[in-house]
Amino acid sequence: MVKKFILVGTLLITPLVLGACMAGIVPAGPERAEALLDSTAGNSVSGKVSMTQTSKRLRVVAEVSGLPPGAHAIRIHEKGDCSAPDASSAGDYFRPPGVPDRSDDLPQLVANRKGLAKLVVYIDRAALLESEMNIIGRSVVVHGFTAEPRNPQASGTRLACGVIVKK
Ligand SMILES: [Cu+2]
Repeated sequence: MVKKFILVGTLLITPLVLGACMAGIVPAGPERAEALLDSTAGNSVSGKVSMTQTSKRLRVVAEVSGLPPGAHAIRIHEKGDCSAPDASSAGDYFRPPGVPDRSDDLPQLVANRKGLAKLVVYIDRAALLESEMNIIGRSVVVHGFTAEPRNPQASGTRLACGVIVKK
């Protein structure tokens, strides 16, 4: 009688214990990050940039609205600070060490007549992993013009900015 009681108790508890163990073991899956783009002063550009780390490259999906139709530069900037009204607080472009020229790390965003743009691209100059390429805590900036001058000091118009946060 006592033995039967213990057996029933064990059967009830086992699924709970197993469930808890499995929750701890389940692999985290691919590293993901996201930047929610907020407009700078004087415009209404907004959007989302989602990033997923694959084994060698970073998949970047950008969906932006409220843009002037046409092509716009979209860049990773070194500081994760979009607090300035013109997003100048995001600082300069992010250039990983050993990358002498910042040549386009992201292709241009091309907005349609409704001001919508979507970009899906794989890049290898940025990562969500612990490395010199890590961009978590940096920012994504969308610009008002098609291509930025190579002068690193050039700021240019910044339409939207979002801090890259881990998901
Ligand atoms: Cu930029």
